[in-house]
Amino acid sequence: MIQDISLLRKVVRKAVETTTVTDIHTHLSPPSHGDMLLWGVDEVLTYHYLVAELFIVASRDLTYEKFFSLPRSVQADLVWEHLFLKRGALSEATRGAITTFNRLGLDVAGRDLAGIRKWFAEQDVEEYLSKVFTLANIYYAVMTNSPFSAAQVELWNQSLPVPACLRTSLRIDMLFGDGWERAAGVMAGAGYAVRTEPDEKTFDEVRRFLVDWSARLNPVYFAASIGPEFAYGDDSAFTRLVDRSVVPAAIEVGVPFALMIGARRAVNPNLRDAGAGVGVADVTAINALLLKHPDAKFLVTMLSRNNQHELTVLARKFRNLHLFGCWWFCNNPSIINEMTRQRLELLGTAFTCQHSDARVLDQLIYKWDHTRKIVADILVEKYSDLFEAGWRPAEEEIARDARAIFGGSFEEFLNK
Ligand code: HDL
Ligand code: ZN
Repeated sequence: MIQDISLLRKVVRKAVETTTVTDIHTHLSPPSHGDMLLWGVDEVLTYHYLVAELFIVASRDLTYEKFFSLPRSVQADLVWEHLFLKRGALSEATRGAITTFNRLGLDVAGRDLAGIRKWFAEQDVEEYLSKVFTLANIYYAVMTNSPFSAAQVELWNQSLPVPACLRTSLRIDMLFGDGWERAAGVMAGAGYAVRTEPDEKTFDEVRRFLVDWSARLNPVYFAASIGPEFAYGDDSAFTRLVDRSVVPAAIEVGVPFALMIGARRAVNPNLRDAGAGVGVADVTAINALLLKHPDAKFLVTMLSRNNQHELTVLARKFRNLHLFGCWWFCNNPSIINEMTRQRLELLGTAFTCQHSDARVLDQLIYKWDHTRKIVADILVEKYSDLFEAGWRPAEEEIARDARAIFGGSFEEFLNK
């Protein structure tokens, strides 16, 4: 047992800095899927978070059309000029790019964009992927795999190699809301008796479609991003699909259903991927879902800061709910700090503190670097409070608890 508080603090910081991460939600793809996997300096600099930030400051003559018609490297040059040189790179996304380049040993102090580009041009994607996973110390990352995306289906039909550090999820947003007609068409086209106006058979066939795709992809979970209008328990198509197709399939396959709630799509459509905003959603709808399906498991993350406290309290009430990540507009130090403290204080280690949501491979480096530093400070404080109350933790207990909130509790939740 550790008897000295300054040693305790060192042990806690080291445990967080060195613990392996399970990154449970990303938009990465296997290198064998070619351009589906985004990586390298120009993709880092044109991440949609940075594109949104560029348009905040760029002059009016840079129209959306003009920007999106430019080659990727010219778009990146504009981002670099406006957000890194002409202004302090003080946003989380700009600082993230610098952290990433710096951790790769590139010359950020010299602001040597040409040199950074040259270095990336010399990288082999397979080697680079394992380099990034090693630098970020990631056990595995879960991808976003939609059976409704023709491009993704085409690639999965080729059974191309997938590294063990990348796992699949089954992304089923398309089933809900205005995507339903297209999803019904895809399923009918694949030989499932799915009707746009769903009848009893339709729900069974949607379930079979999900079970069949699960046999192909072996997903860690099913996932859907739902807007702030999220409602459940009414007679909506969402409720019927969840009750009759999605939850029965998830239970049959033995995986959780991940709900990502609160993204208000296309608040500014001109910004394309960068155009979504956030809205406060109704946590009581999640409550109703959990009560209705005690035998199913749900992973939930919400996009509005305003929803976090109510959601965390709900997680105290339901053993089939596991909270994860500081999602998207919450993935900033100020909110990660607040959410992680709240979750530790209300849930102990029974949650997953972060997911990267990385769209560009290189981002794994900064997303986890930044979160580790914030969480290390919090755990040092929490363990110091424990020590002052007379408790004497062992080094392996501290390592256990750090791992728990970086993926260990998630693995437990998957297996319970
Ligand atoms: O729906 C999602 O999975 C979101 O994470 C969106 O992809 C969003 O654009 C994003 O990348 N957020 O980080
Ligand atoms: Zn995402």
